[in-house]
Amino acid sequence: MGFSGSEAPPALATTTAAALKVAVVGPVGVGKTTLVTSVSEIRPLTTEEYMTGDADRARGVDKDSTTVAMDFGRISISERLVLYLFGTPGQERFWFLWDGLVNGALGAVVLVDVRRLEESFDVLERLEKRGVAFMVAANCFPDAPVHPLPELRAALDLPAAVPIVYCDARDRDSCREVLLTLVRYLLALAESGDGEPGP
Ligand SMILES: Nc1nc2c(ncn2[C@@H]2O[C@H](COP(=O)(O)OP(=O)(O)OP(=O)(O)O)[C@@H](O)[C@H]2O)c(=O)[nH]1
Ligand SMILES: [Mg+2]
Repeated sequence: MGFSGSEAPPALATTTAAALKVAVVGPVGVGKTTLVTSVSEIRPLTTEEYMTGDADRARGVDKDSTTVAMDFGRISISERLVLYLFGTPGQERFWFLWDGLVNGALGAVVLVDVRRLEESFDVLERLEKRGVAFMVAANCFPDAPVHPLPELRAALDLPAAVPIVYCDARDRDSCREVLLTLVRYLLALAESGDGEPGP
């Protein structure tokens, strides 16, 4: 487990007034752990174990470890707002952990790999069923094609209001921008008061 208890995490700003739980979800190998690790201002908690999923490798997931419980990180978005990030495991055998990780989340980032878009449908459906507000971030892998965002939106059958962006899960600024997009969207939903963002 990648967590060090020996160092005290950086203290929260004394001006912090609100903390939001955000889930980082998506199918196996889309970069959830990478995103949480890149953007966290505290040493992230990760639960990586050797990957036995030959089926995943056959689908083009090129890595040796997978999340077996959760990722956890923290990022202060402003002097007043802090986000607690909960990354889910992508392998289906750990989906029973989803409820605990997603319950209470005000919003979710769905990471997708455009080369395996169809694997994201289940995740989107699960969030819709739970009524969790979400946005989509397409992680730019170097050998992945770049489709215009409207095409991606159509392929994922996303409502017009749901934000969709490209990101690089290895880049802190890019991940921070994703989370800012989610926060702006959640604020718009809250201000409209009916679950749909205002005009
Ligand atoms: N080139 C490139 N590689 C990436 C990027 N993000 C992640 N990777 C690599 O892709 C692999 C998947 O990353 P993870 O962060 O483990 O993916 P995950 O979604 O947490 O995977 P599971 O926990 O198994 O569901 C790792 O080998 C990363 O180094 C990216 O933006 N670009
Ligand atoms: Mg992971």
